[in-house]
Amino acid sequence: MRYRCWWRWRRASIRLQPWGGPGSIHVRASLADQTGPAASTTLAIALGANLPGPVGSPLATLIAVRPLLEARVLEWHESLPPPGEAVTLRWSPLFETQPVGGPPGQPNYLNAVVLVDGPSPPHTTAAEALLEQLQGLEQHFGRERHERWAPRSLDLDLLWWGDLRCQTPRLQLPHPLWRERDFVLAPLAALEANLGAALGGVALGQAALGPGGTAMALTGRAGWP
Ligand code: A4P
Ligand code: MG
Repeated sequence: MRYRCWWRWRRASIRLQPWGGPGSIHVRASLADQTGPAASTTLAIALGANLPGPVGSPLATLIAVRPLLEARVLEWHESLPPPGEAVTLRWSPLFETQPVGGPPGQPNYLNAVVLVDGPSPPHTTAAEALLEQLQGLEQHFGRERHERWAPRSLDLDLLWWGDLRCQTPRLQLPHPLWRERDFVLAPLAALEANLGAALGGVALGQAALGPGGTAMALTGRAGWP
């Protein structure tokens, strides 16, 4: 089987095939499109939790995973050749969100996003290595895999890495559904005021945060500055 995997440096918008859909939608591949070449390798990770895990509540899990995730990202970055600039991480606030999909009656989720600015040029093998690190953390915090979109103690998804596009049995980039999810868009919009512009003018971030949105920012949570 041949896998499709490619990335682009130029700051052009691209056409993506929606997940399993027949048509195409016009989106920009990453926040790099709005922030300039210096940010073109920005990588985004989404965090979600709606079940207790070994360290306690979803809130306890997210607070506990945060420094571990930072350490794993930094270690992963240091292992990438050639040695590059230091990376910086930008964390969104926490959001309480209504469950999307999956079985009825699930508890609400806590969601957040972290942007990693400045890693090396996007590369599929390195992206899969990072996914392995994320899945190791999911295991550490009691993740059990049942049906798709089932409640979980911790979910860590790679949303995108620059303009890398890839489709292997283990990894799809950009994550095919990220643009459709308030629980991703609201934290992103809190980090990037111009998210709507980055998405080609679609005011999804505004919608996610507006009165009809399903995501509510949780400010002032101890352990989540
Ligand atoms: N995989 C492929 N590409 C990726 C990627 N970019 N990032 C593979 C992470 N994993 C990727 O993932 C199944 C397989 O996808 C993995 O083995 C990996 O190799 P999973 O995490 O076990 O399954 P999942 O999370 O149930 O599926 P998926 O498609 O990632 O769903 P989502 O989009 O994560 O949705 N509602 C609220 N309010 N908040 C949430 O956080 N999350 C979900 C899960 C549903 N509803 C939610 C939330
Ligand atoms: Mg997932």
